[in-house]
Amino acid sequence: MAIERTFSIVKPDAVAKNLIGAIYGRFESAGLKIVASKMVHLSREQAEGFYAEHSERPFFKALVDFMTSGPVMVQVLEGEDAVRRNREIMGATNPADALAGTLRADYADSIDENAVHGSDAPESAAREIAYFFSDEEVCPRTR
Ligand code: IDP
Repeated sequence: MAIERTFSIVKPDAVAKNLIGAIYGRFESAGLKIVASKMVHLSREQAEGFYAEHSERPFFKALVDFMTSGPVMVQVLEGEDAVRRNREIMGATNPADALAGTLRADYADSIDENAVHGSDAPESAAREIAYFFSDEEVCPRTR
């Protein structure tokens, strides 16, 4: 299995609950390496652009309101099968459906405020990484 990169967000609810370290710990315990990371407070334009595929959905305005309600951590995770493994660590979109021990089961309150984002495919990962990071900001881990 090839080394892959995926894009992840610790959403405003989880940042507000002081869970950045706990969530980063889950990534690292699972063998995913953090190869880029920064805190940002998204503008409406940034959030709308990031979630453009959902722009016609009824929850779009609430999603943008939430994602701009406070700072987030954005990060690139690297490892074998990183996209799928990160989705496993996150759990289902609705925390009520998320398996025990996943981030959303443990830390999310609702489908609207569900603690984390993770790319759903290698193609979206590449697009999402480029949305937030330049090539120079991603640091391959060779040691
Ligand atoms: P994902 O984050 O698990 O990939 P997506 O279907 O891509 O889920 O939806 C993006 C985000 O939009 C979700 O994480 C959630 O915050 C929000 N969302 C998705 N579906 C609903 C819904 O039915 N009601 C409210 N918010 C939703």
